[in-house]
Amino acid sequence: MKKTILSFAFALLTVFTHAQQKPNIVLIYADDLGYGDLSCYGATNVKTPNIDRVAAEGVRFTNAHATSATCTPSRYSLLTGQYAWRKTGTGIAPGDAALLIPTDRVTLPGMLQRAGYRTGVVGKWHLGLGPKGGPDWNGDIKPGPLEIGFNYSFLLPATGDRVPCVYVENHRIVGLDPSDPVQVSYKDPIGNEPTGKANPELLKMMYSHGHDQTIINGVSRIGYMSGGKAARWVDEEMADVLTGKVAQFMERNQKNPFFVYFSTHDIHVPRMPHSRFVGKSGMGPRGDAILQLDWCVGEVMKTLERLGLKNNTLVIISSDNGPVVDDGYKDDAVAKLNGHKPAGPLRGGKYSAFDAGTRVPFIVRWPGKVKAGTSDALLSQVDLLASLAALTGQKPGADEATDSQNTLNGFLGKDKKGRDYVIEQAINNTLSVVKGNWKYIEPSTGPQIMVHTNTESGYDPQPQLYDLKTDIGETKNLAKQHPQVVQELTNLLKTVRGN
Ligand code: NG6
Ligand code: CA
Repeated sequence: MKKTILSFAFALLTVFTHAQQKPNIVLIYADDLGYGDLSCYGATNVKTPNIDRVAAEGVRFTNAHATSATCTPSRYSLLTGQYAWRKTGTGIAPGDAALLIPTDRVTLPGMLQRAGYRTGVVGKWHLGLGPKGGPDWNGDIKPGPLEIGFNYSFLLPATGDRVPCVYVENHRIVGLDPSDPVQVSYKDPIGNEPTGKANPELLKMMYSHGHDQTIINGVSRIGYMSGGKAARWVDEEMADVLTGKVAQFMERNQKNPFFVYFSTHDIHVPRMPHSRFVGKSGMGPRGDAILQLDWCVGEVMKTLERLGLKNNTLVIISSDNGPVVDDGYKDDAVAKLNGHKPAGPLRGGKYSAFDAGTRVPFIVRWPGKVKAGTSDALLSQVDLLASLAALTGQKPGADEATDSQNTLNGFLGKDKKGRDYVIEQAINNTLSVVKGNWKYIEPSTGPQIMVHTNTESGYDPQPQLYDLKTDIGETKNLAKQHPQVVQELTNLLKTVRGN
């Protein structure tokens, strides 16, 4: 009897401590996933049941933004709470770039570490590694994630299409044979391995623009690499490898609150999904990579369920920038769209100043805390730092993460308005502002169509103003009709820029 009472009391205590525990945070950050690429955002040619389920159980946002229309600056802003355009050298990083994030500054993972979280990053990094001049690939690769607030990292150093094509776990390349050192060059060829340009007959998938340098796993990449043969990744296994590392991290840290930044490779190029997804979408490798991404999300949810953590975990799913169809490989993506609209109703795409560059899928699930539904709140990923700080009872210092605002209630679906305004950055650094119904794109020069990717840039030497409420596709420039709005938003941009 006594024993029963005791174990009952113990069970109560466990329930109580669990209820008190800070939520785990899982951020699944897809690559180049467009506003229209998921079935819960209106896609019909491709089905994403796992992501749709997370969305149905949580809040699906319609007006949430990455800060930038490309990867490196969006990720920089996400992790530092500062707009990347404030710091030069934060454009798309080559694979041998030095670590871009200063090690003496508050970061999203560092802030969560302070709150008692165990923090991990798995997947695409693309924020540089090592000191000025780049890392020592054959030694300790640092500084990197571990020096800016992560307890664990398992990375693709840059992107899937950039060398070196090896995984880096904490400070070391995984499976490196010291007698076969890795060498990397973004200038001159290194070693004598075949390149896409010289040996196209060796390719599994032909490049369409760029991507004609060293061939790894039958795919030519950006940059030259030699050595590290035993350590090279197999693209087709990447989603399984990364998802497995995420599961292990959550398992190891199940007793702690944890934060995991699962930075998927999908759906970036080269799109080389596992054979079980090949041909399954009917849309070619781009659609198959969406199915693979959806599978990854399903696996994460299964792991949370198995560990009994599904309720006390805040799951966020989003993307680093908008969609692109032909991003440098002949992977049939254009031919097999069959009417699929990667950007949904939005104009432009990855790289551009139009809304499809940064308005991305954004889903938040936290049972019991977040009421299921949709929200039109205006949100920016730069605010996750201050908002998750608020969630975990912290406040960044006055000169820390200065662009990050606490919009926690927006992210939790309680405040339907969100931010006052959002800033968007195109690849050529053109800035835009969304405020209320208005979208203002500052004047800039450059081609209206980016020829290789066939993306509408949104560049125009004249100011542009669109009413997103009546014209979400940014087709009618109303700048001439509303000079006072143009002036107001020009001034706002000036103030935010600080010049
Ligand atoms: C571009 C690449 C593109 C992609 C992009 C970065 C060429 C011709 N194009 O320069 O394929 O890698 O950089 O994408 O090399 S991002 O999502 O990481 O920003
Ligand atoms: Ca990207």
